[in-house]
Amino acid sequence: MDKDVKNPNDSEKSKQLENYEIDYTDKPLTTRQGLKVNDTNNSLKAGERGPTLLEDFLLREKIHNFDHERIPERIVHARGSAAHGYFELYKSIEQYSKAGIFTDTSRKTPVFTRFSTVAGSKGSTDLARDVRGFAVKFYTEEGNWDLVGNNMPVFFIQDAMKFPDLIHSVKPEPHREIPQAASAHDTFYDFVSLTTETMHNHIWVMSDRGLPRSYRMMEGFGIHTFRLINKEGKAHFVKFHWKPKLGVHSVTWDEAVKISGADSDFHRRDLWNAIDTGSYPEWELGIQVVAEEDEHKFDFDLLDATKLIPEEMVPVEIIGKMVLNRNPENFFAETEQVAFLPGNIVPGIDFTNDPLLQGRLFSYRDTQLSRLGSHNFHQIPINRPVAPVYNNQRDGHMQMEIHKGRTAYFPNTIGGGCPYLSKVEDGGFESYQEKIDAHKIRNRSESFADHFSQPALFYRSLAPWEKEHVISAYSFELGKCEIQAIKSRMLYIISKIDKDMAAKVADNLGMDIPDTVEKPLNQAIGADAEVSKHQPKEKKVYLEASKKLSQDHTVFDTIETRQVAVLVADGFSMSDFEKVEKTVKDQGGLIKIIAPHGGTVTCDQNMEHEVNAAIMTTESVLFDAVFIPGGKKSVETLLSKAKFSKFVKEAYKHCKAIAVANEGEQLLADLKEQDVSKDKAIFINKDSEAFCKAIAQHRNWDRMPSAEKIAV
Ligand code: HDD
Repeated sequence: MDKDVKNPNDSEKSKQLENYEIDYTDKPLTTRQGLKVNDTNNSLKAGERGPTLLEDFLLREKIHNFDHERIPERIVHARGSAAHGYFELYKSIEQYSKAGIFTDTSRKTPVFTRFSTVAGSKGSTDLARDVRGFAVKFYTEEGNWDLVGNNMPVFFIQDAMKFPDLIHSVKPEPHREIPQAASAHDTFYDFVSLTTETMHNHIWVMSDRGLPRSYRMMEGFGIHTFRLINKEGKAHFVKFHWKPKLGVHSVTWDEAVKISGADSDFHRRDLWNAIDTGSYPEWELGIQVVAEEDEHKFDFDLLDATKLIPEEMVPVEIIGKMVLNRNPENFFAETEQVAFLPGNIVPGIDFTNDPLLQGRLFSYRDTQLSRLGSHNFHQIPINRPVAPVYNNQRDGHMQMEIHKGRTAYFPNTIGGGCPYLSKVEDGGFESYQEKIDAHKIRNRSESFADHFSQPALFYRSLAPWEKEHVISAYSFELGKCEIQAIKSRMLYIISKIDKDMAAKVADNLGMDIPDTVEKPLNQAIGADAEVSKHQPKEKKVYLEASKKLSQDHTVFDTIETRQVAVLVADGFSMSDFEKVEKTVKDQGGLIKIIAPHGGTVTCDQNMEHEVNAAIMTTESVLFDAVFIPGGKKSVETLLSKAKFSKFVKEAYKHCKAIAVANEGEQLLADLKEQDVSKDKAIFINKDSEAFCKAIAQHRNWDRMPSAEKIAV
């Protein structure tokens, strides 16, 4: 982790934001007009028990503000959390791009990054099975560049025209506003089963990628193919990747459900705490570059956002890193008011004709008007670029600037021709001169019509434990649907991805996979009837498996910020505790003492230790590993409180590392039916190094069959 940035305020953006920050220390309470207030508890009345007077401007001002405190939440991605940081370039890629951010290695470009779920509303759980948003605003010297991506490399649909339909189908059903932050319902599966282009992104959501352990442990993707333009005006196609230093890790569905109850702010808290304690999250930025002349050499279309380029075909070149090192001062002012626009680009980066991207270029600016209420939203501190802004755009709601002079038009002589235009060589933006010679049509290219090869590639690339999770997820989601015909259609469709997988799901649903499905009426699928008529297309196998698609090949060499629950009561063995504590802390892990009560707990050496959580306020699912030191009295107390045994059983069920020392072993009594002595993540009086290695492995998935049998 990068801890060398002692003063996160060393960026231009931080300085700019500081000008807007208000420090309340030692300040008197005033009205909005600056009038000092001497009573903010009582309204002005005619007599102590009399009616309130209309004259009471203090009451009216206070209530008026309160009445308008809320703004509309984001239509999608309403639930989110963000942080400040910086981006640094390892090496110039001037051969591809002339952007300052990609050529100047001496720069530390400020960023503001917001992570989110898609479907849930602002107060919904962080642990919904969903895509996660991964939006980065780079405050570059040449203007803001927003890379508004997700934690999955593909999207549900190919054309922006379908976005409202997709979102309407996944959001709570309109007649009864159910379910919240969940795709497991009829309308969603009605839509996706009629729109097979969704199948690739959908299987990613069914996989562990839909349930990240932490925002800090997920990848990010720009998804679309963009263009990089170099100084000579030559273009290359590019896909952007964010690779987390901590690797890609997830929780299980059972944990997600329980975390949603125990701490629905789990991801938000995790991000905040990591930054607050100096464990700054880091991602490396990678690019996949494709020469323009190679555009058509793939079995899929680079403009189709439902396709990825396997890393085996085009390797990811790592070019820089992002570090998040500062929490926002104020959630509303920064995280809520930040407005990401895929249309914010800088010279050296450009769009392609991806029809999903093209639609986004309209949608994001448009939506800010409803959300932030004024087209001057770019003047809100968090949205201001660090590059200076001069133009002839004027006035409107909430104009914050005082524009001087007589002219607000171009060309002019009265204003000396200013603000003047910049030549391309002086940094003036010029769109890439792509040659277009085409008919104006409403149609989908045939090159977009393969909906099954890549979901099948994804599934083939997964480890057996990941496949099991996908099968469970499909079974749960379809099991929640009520309309048989929809489930049946889905079973048919997923059988075209993988027959065995579909058979297991069908078994769980108590249904058969149909040999064919009734073709939906053309009126149900509209202009897509032509494409759907030919679905499923013959699958292509251009690669047997792609290693990087599986979480089995991620980072397993660090326990940085992993939370180890230590279960103790008065009288616990200090010598047992000390050994594990030291090794875990030395490797960057966190020790959390869980005791029968809050306050402090006393070890067998009569020392008092601060309790991090009383057992009744916490749950096993909030931790990455468990350690139980010995100490007769301590263990007796733990055994007398059933929640401690449940804690351990649950950690076992979720395949986590468990270490016990001496009498602590008695807490494994409930697991005696399982062969814990052969379990590679259970340590009975073993050295703490091995325990830490197992924590770094994230989970012992080999345990899955026996873990299934544990009831908690
Ligand atoms: Fe979107 C928000 C990501 C397609 C319309 N989108 C939004 C956010 C993320 C994404 C991360 C939240 C940004 C934040 O934190 O404020 N969206 C994506 C990705 C897409 C995508 C990766 C496909 C590759 N989106 C997409 C389409 C449309 C939209 C096709 C409309 C045609 N998205 C919106 C929006 C939102 C938004 C309605 C809601 C709030 C906002 O923009 O600011 O305009």
